[in-house]
Amino acid sequence: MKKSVILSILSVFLITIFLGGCGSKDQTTLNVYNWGDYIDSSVIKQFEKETGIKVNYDTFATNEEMYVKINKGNASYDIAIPSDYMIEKMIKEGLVEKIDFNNIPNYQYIEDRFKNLEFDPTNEYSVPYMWGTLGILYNKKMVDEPVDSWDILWNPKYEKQILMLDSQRDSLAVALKKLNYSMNSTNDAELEAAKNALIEQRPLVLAYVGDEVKDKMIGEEAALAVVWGGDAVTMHRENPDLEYVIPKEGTNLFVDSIVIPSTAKHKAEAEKFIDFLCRTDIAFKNTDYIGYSTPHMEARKQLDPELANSPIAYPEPEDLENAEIFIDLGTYIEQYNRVWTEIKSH
Ligand code: N2P
Repeated sequence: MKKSVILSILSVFLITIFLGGCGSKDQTTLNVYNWGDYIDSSVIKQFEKETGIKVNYDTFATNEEMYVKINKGNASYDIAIPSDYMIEKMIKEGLVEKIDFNNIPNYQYIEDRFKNLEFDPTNEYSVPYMWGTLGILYNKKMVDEPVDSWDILWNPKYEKQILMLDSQRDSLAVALKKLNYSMNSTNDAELEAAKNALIEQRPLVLAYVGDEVKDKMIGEEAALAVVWGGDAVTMHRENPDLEYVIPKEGTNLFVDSIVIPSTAKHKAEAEKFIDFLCRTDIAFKNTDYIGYSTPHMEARKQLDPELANSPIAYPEPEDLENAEIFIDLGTYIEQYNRVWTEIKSH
């Protein structure tokens, strides 16, 4: 082989190693852990493009699943987006880092009513992402009576036409509220009654589901489902026969917020990501796509008035009169875990 050919092969080889080496050295990867169906993926691409930081994005279906993975500590996420009560537990257990709010100037756009809530009273650990309620979605072609109470989920007329949420706090909340108890009850007799109600309901339930509830309800596979309000917005958009109701006994008000797990390896980049999500154009784009309720006042103003004024996504204060936010139940959660296992094994 000619010397010049050998030299050019060698230089291509060296340039490749050099460039490859530079790329991997400079590029930080941010590990993000969020609920399924809970972000507009173009938002992630835009963050990567604007900052050069790569995002590795994983999803979970329940707070409990997220907790187990983060608590084991072998997955070092830089960002997680759990709900209120789970954040409270993670703060108590030292599983989340304090956020430096000097690096989150766009935090100013978050409505005050979502700041300093009970789960993070001094607001040092979390930034509100989305909020919403728990309610009943029903197909008005398949349900001909008024839907205003959790009781309808126990009506034998709807045998195998009811979908429940595969989430222990949510499903037990439905039963506790039906019985007019607090969804944060730590009373053995109340919890036992809620367990028995869910066991009694089992023959009527078609399935306990997660995000697949959307396809099933849009496709009219069931008449009634327990859902989160933001998903009801999406389902109503796809099938206008689907209506959402917050039952009169009361509901759960949730606030899903962004935290930095204490195992995070890229705190500066995580704060950059949080601030990016709170930027008005990004919060608007994301909320418009997901359909959940935004705590970002400027983003809300930019929404299509149909969504910004939707009673599903933005219920009137009187609809929330009996609403409760879940709180961390401390060690009493073991009782919830036990009854949940009993219910699911029936
Ligand atoms: C989105 C799940 C939202 C979580 N699929 C409600 N807390």
